[in-house]
Amino acid sequence: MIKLHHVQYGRSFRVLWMLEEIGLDKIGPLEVIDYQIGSKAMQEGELRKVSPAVRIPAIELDGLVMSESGAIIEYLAETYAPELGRAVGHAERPEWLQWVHYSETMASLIEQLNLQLVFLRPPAKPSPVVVKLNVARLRGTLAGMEARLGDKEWLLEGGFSAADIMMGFNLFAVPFYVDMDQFPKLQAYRKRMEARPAYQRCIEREGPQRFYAKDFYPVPTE
Ligand SMILES: N[C@@H](CCC(=O)N[C@@H](CS)C(=O)NCC(=O)O)C(=O)O
Repeated sequence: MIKLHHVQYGRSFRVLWMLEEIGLDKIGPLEVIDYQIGSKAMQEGELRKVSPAVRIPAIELDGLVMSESGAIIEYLAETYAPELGRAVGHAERPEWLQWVHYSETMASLIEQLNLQLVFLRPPAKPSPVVVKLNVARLRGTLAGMEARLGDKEWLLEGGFSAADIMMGFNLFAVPFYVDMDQFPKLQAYRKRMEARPAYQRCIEREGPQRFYAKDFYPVPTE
């Protein structure tokens, strides 16, 4: 039995996708506890007991409690799906670790934009300067990834891995803030993700996204 503390299309999507790639038959039945970001249930409920920062994802699995998406993904790979990880001593391990953690460099920028453009309510107003800076920094992380991905199918030469799974949440959220036409390789990469049956099972489970009210959030004017 595995319990996943989850927000629709949040970072816990990484864990959901990872579990689907591994196959739930290998881990046990999945119970998903859904939250809404900023809700009382998230702040005051069970999550507080299992996540020190009261954030998702968190998992409960065989008496083990973990939060931090990257740590969960690494643990699940080494325990259940070595082919999705790169074990100690593997030539691709340094690069694998780099991409697993790179995803959080990107995600922290997405989070800043979510705070400014989705969460703030009047009379509070987003700062155009901060939003512009964060969009530029996010674009920079995308440019770096586009260049390194090149013509490869997945981030690592050796094939699909949990590092790609970490990027699923990112590439879902980024187009709400950055025009992706300038990143054709990343667009094709996202399509390859979406074509995976395990990813599709997650989308079916999640349904239409309910977090963003618009398809695109431009930098606000003063
Ligand atoms: N580094 C953490 C970040 C977790 C995180 O910030 N999750 C967001 C949702 S995507 C959250 O729970 N936010 C709640 C809040 O900021 O109060 C991870 O990768 O798991």
